[in-house]
Amino acid sequence: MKKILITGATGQIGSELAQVLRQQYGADNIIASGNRQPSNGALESAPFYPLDVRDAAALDRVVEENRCDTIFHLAALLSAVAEERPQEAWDINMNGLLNVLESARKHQCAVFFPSSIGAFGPGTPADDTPQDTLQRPTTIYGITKVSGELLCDYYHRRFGVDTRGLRYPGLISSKTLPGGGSTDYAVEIFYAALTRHHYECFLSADTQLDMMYMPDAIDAAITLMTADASRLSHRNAFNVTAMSFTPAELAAEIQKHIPDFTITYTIDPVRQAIASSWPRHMNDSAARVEWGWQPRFDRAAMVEDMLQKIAVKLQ
Ligand code: AKB
Repeated sequence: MKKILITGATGQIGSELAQVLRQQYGADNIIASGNRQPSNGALESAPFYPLDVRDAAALDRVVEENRCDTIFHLAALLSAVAEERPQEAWDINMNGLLNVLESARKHQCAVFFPSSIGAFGPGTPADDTPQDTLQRPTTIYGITKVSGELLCDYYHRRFGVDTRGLRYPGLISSKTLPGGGSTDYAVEIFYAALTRHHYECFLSADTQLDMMYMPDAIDAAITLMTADASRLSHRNAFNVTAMSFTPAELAAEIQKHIPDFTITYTIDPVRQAIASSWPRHMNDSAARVEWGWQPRFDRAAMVEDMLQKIAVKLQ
């Protein structure tokens, strides 16, 4: 990777990935793009292109002008917001990906595509979810993710594009707020714990889901994209997880640091139905074997770091 385009660079993953890649590859070699101007200080000082991934010509121009060799394609609508605007979700998530793959095909770029636990559905084994298993998602977000996995496989097989991807679990970040996902509670809870010592959770106490702290999520993407291609038999859509917990278990971990913290539950039926259709705990042994996936943060380490970082941010 020498010249890297990031789409969706102002989003939850993109804004942190851009910072890490700039440190590793040099600020001028990372072309951040997004459909809104960055409010994040680190992004403002380096190349940024306003870009809607549905505009194929504009996207292609950015790739060509900057002689990009790698695209981290992160622009997408998340699960809850996609359920509110399904046609727009299809347009952004699918046509955006197709435009990226076409540009990658023309300009010989490698492509990173983030899939999700959302690519699974209620018929998938919820525990120890295999790498290769039944995928019949019931959300428009999940349908775009499983279609995206297949499209990336197709572009590799048919046109030789070096496509690679991960099935991310819920992502937890101290730097950027998520935007419209069904696992957003796992970020909101920290701000509520530090400011009000109370959180009203929109998922039920026993909704168990895979999760990952953002430094591990960034590390996973970069490690996969720099892995020896000959070792990858799955390429796209590797299951990756770092921890798996319920809202009640996360609250108990926070209470170890803030003893008077309390949690109550007012269920949002839309987000609950989405989360209930997802696996509880994925098997990520293919990622561990094929490219050495190894998370650094478990639940306790993540909670300690989140509380510390957000406390500083709130000062
Ligand atoms: C979402 O809820 O959309 C994401 C995800 C798990 O893919 N957090």
